Formats: sequence, structure tokens, C-alpha cells
Amino acid sequence: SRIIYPKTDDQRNRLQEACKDILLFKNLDPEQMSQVLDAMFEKLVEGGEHVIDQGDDGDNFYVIDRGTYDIYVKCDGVGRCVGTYDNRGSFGELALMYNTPRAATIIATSPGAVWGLDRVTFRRIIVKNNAKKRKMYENFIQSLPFLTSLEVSFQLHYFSSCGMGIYLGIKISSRLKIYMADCFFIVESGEVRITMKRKNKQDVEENGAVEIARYSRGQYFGELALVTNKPRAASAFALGTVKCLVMDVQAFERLLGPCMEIMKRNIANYEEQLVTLFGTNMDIADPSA
Ligand code: 1OR
Ligand code: 1OR
Repeated sequence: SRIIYPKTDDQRNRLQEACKDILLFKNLDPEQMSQVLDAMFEKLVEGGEHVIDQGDDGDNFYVIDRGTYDIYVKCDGVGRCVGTYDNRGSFGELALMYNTPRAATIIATSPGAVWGLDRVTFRRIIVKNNAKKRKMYENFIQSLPFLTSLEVSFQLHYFSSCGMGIYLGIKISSRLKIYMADCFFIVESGEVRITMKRKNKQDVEENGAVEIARYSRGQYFGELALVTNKPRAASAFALGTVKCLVMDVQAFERLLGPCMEIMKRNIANYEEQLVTLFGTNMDIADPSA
């Protein structure tokens, strides 16, 4: 039976805006999406309110409409803040996916609002949809070079236990700038061009941008801003149609923690590669400046 919460125009607009960038919803077809939107209900929260408590059973999945939220995880009985949500994002998928207790406590740090989606609808539509996709991608995930330091069983465990953390096969059409805030990307097919701006050369082609790298199947990008907490160091463009696996920052930290050393080593190599490419006379603008 379908659940429908009637909504005002204002609510519908806000809901649509809040759900626009939710990776979990990206693979749904229009009919599934409309059932999900119908079933969502608005919940106002006060500053200090616990939206989710670690250890509880899962009731709803939540999409943030507005407000800031802290993520607390208990370690040896002591709660530690491991991250925050700032006016966007979603949480509460893990307990619904795996029938496990809530893995973290989510506390509102301002008055705000979230959109809830009940467990039954979430499982019926979203879990089913993602399980199918994940099956399709198992071989690809096992072949990723930067995961080879993990044992095969471990890799699959990571990617299947992250489940809702990865959103598979997002298609990016030709020549579009690839921009999704706070996301990490693995190229599944097609080619991605990474460019940086040149200092004092606003008049050269493509607004002074210069190509610094090209990525294809199995390679990743977008890790740097997530690791360093700085703005994106470069821009990424799709050359033709590109399909990527996309992870949000929470999933990235949760799942790729064990690969972090490899990524950091590769980041240390960026500087070296740059000298090889352009010599020591680098006129690439410093993005953090
Ligand atoms: P849930 O249903 O378990 C709590 O309820 C939610 O917090 C969880 O789903 C995720 O959506 C969200 N570890 C576990 N859960 C997290 C984490 C997280 N971050 C957000 N959630 N970690 C933090 C990663 C930045 C790992 C900490 C070791
Ligand atoms: P991000 O999150 O900063 C842009 O978003 C991405 O481009 C970045 O993560 C990397 O994944 C990717 N310097 C910085 N980022 C690079 C570089 C790079 N190459 C690829 N990316 N280089 C040094 C330039 C000073 C590489 C030169 C070959």
C-alpha cells in the first residue's frame, strides 16, 4: 500500500530542492521518485534535539531541508563528534539497509527541518534498486587498482556494506563540468579531463585553463578536497559521456579509510607530476590563494 502525505506548494518545492542532490535517489525512475516524494513527511527539529540515537532500531531515512547537525559515534562508551551536516545531505540509511542498530547519533545544532521516509517504503523502492545496481558492479569494484591493497573479500565487504553509500553509474553528459559538492568519483567509463587555471593568463583559450590530467576507467578524482578540507584544487569535465561511481563525503570517510594511505601518497605525487609536465616554471594558479 502506498503512503501519501499531502503537501503544500511550498513544501513540495522545498522537498524537491532538498532531494535534488541526494545521490541515493539518482538511480530511481520517475515513477519510483514520485512515490518516494509522496511518502516523505516534514519533521521540524529544535536545536539540541536528537534526530537519531545510536543503538536504536531504524524507523526512517532523513533528507535535510535546513539546519546543522552533528554526527556522534560512541567509541569505548565515549561519544565523539566525527562529522557534521550543513543544511544539506541525508542520513539514517544504514540501519534500514542492513537491519542493524543505528550506527551514529545525529543531533541538531540549530532549529531546522528534515524530510522523513518510512522504513517500508525505503526498503521497497530504494534498497531493491541499489541491490540490483551493486550486483552489476561487483566485478568492476574488485578490479579497482587503488583497492588492491585490500583483500578481495574485504573490498567487497566494504563496497557492499557501504551499500547506500555508493551511488552507482551516474551518467554525466558530454563536456559538462562535473560538479557535485562533497563527493568522490571513480570513473567507470568515458574520459574525464582535469584542468587548472593559469596565473595571469585569463585571455588564453578556455578561460586560461590548462589540462593537467586525464582519467579513464578505474581511476578516481575528487579525493583531495575531502582529505584536505580545502576547496577543489582543479575542475573536472566529461569528455563525451562519462559514467562514474559517486560517493558522498561520509561514505568516503567510512569506507575508504583503509585506502587513505595510498591516496595520500598519490597526492604527494601531484607536485612531482606537475614538474614533469610543465617544468619548474609553474604558472598554475594556487586554488587556495
Ligand atoms: P544509521 O541508520 O546507522 C545513523 O543512523 C546515521 O548516521 C547512519 O545511518 C549514517 O547515515 C550516518 N558512521 C556511521 N554512520 C554515519 C557516519 C559514520 N557518518 C554519518 N552517518 N562515520 C562518520 C563518517 C564521516 C564513521 C565513523 C567511524
Ligand atoms: P579535488 O577534490 O581537489 C579536483 O577536485 C581533483 O583533481 C582533485 O581533487 C584531484 O583528484 C584531481 N593537483 C590537484 N588535484 C589534482 C591534480 C593536481 N591532478 C589531478 N587532480 N596536480 C598538481 C597541480 C598543482 C596534478 C598535476 C599532474
